[in-house]
Amino acid sequence: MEHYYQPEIECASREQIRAWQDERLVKQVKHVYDNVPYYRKKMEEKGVTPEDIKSVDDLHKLPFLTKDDLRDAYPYGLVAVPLKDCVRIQSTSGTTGRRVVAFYTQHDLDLWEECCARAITAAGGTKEDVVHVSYGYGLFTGGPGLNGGSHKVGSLTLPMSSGNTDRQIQFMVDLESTILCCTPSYAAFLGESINERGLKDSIKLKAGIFGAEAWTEEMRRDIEKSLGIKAYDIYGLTEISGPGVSFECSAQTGMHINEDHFIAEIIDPNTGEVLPEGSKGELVFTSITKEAFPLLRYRTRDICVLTREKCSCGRTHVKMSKPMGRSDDMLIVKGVNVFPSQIETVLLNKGYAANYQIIVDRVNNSDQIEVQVEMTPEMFSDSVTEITVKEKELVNALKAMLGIYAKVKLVAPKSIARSEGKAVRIIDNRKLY
Ligand code: DLL
Repeated sequence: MEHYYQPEIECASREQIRAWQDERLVKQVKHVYDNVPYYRKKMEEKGVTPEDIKSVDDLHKLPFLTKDDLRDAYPYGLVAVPLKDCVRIQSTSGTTGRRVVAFYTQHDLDLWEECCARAITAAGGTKEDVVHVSYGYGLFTGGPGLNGGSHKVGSLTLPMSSGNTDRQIQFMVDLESTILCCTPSYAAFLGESINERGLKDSIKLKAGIFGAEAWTEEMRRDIEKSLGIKAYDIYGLTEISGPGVSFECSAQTGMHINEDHFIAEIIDPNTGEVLPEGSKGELVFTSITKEAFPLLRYRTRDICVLTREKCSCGRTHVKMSKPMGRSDDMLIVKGVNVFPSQIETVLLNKGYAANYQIIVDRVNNSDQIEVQVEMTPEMFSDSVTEITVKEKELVNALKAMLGIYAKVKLVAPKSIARSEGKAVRIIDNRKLY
């Protein structure tokens, strides 16, 4: 039975992993310093030169990179190789207002797909499997990443993309898909739809690889039951490559970070200080093998804990907990990244004031977002028709900005409670963390 398990790497000794990281970090810092004027300037401002970075112990001397840096340097400012050597661009989800584009050489695609192949293998995937990829394809990294990983494993790959649930189920039954890759909310929806149609006994699924958004242990149990599978978490972000930065193994107690490619740190999100192992804080990644878009000390804004406790699967790479929240105000709704500032931009452009509230719920495992917006006294009206027209206009403008449907409810002037401190913009009832 062929697979993609790489025990010489995934179960390497701590000393070996550390030696790889030391050597690759030194090389990577020099590569970035020599080829990315934007980051060189940041290093100079901090008074650091590549010669100061001799091992992972010196990592803390380097400046952080944030999403703001990525926006400042948009589109090409952080690319570290000639553009003619890049073969792919991907972008974060739902980011009309906050574009993040990432670049890949062929080598970068290979290592990304290798990470996804390890994730599929850890979920039990082999050459014998039919891998059903229902993550979106296109700029979003979910589809392309798992697709490439499945090819590397040698599995029969079904590039379904998302949506068209009837066709998904039909193919799942006819082609006997064994591993499903999609967001956990879509997995839950597919589970429900399969059971409604009485088709549970007709599907051959054994495992699922679900990520791109937060999901709870309860949701894992629901999905496992409704689809009759084992459900594995997978984590990643476009900036660092995409899915597969870390993945769950048979232990299902955290996700192994591919430490031969990425160095992980946990910092205090307020002070930037590196926290000792086991502390809860913001996850920071340094990519040590990427050529085109090698980010050093990139602040993910995801809050989690790292652990090096021995894992029953035998893998030695550090494990991260499920993200426990974010240190910024980004929401992930239906797998799409949503910033309140994007919503605010739409409202202000349409002549509203910045008095609004975003209410997020999860109904039947599906995210729903409602934006309550105060009318200004000038536009206030008792006419239901007039209000409906205005609401529709905002729904369309928000869809254009966010890429997803958000319900809009116009409310009377001064009806949204004012806060004495920071405005309470978000009411997230999903209790995901
Ligand atoms: O969501 C990449 C991905 C695709 C991961 C498919 C897993 C599966 P972005 O659109 O750039 O990339 O969003 C990245 O999503 O910083 C986290 O906040 C969140 N996220 C990703 N995976 C998980 C997860 C893809 N397993 C942002 N649990 C990250 C919780 C997750 N949050």
